[in-house]
Amino acid sequence: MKRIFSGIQPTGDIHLGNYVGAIRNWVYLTGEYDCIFCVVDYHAITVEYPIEEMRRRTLDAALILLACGLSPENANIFVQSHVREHTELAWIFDTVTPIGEVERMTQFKDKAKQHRSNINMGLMSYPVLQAADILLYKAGFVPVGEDQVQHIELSREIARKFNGRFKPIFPEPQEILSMAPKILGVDGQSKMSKTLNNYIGILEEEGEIWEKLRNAVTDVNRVRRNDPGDPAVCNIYTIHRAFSDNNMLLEIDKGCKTAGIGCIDCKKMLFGNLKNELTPIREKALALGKDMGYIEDVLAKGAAACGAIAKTTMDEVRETLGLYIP
Ligand code: AQP
Repeated sequence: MKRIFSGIQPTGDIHLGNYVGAIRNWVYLTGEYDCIFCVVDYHAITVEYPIEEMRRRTLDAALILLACGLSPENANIFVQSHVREHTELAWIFDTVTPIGEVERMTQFKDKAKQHRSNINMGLMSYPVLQAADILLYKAGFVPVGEDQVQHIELSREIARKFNGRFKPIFPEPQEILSMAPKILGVDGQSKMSKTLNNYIGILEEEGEIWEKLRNAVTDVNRVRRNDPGDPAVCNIYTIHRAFSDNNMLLEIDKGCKTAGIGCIDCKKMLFGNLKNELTPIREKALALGKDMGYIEDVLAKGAAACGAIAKTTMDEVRETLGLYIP
């Protein structure tokens, strides 16, 4: 069975972008692929974070993956720092990665601007660790949001460089995009993101979700209710496409272009669909939260299974590098 690997950072609330850009697609793909999903805590420490919250955020991220439909039966789920080989392989990949390649990464440039007081080596070599995350398991496919495509390209480049210099042992991984690979924040401008605080969390209370949705930016050229709008430039319509059926989409498309449907009505329709999809997830998350021992067991089982694969790969890598193995 073909293998996929993907990860999520324990950096705060999981939002609609993470959900439709990645997690929901992960659940869809479990039937077709051998799946490995990881809470990537070593990525999350590349920026300042509340140390006392990291443990809880890591367990919460795993809990949400389970609440969304992943399970130990359809995937291996674990925490990155529990399998030490990730950072070991990242170091080796550092030695085949040209500095110019990591310096040109858009996410590095953006994060360097956001975190001017702490532009550290980890922030820059983040995509090298990501390549190690993927290639440690020789995963050929990586389901991610659009923002990660450049990093997957670099993973391919790193695999190629390693294979060319030493021996061809790694696949060149391909990204798998969901049907909604880029969701903008409620500001309608930047990518929906935990750190930009422009998000709608999937576990937020209905009242909070509606408040954020009600105030979310739509087509900026539609100033009055009677102005026709353009769904193609409206972030609410993009989110609709991820949550609404074709009939509703056609109704909104037509209604928006002819000013037959106002933005608030359009948002109410979306809110109804969001509630239908997110309420069972919220209920499952609440139930899972009553037994964190179960979450810890799932992560331990995932780390044991992934640790065994990682060890085999690293043995092969050390041999390939010509290291002295006693
Ligand atoms: N807005 C988005 N639209 C579509 N996909 C998205 N993803 C993130 N935001 C969007 C995808 O979610 C997966 C996990 O993301 P992550 O938390 O590991 O990293 P991120 O991209 O850095 O997410 P955030 O929310 O933007 O976190 P911060 O604010 O900490 O940087 C990835 O597959 C990602 O593509």
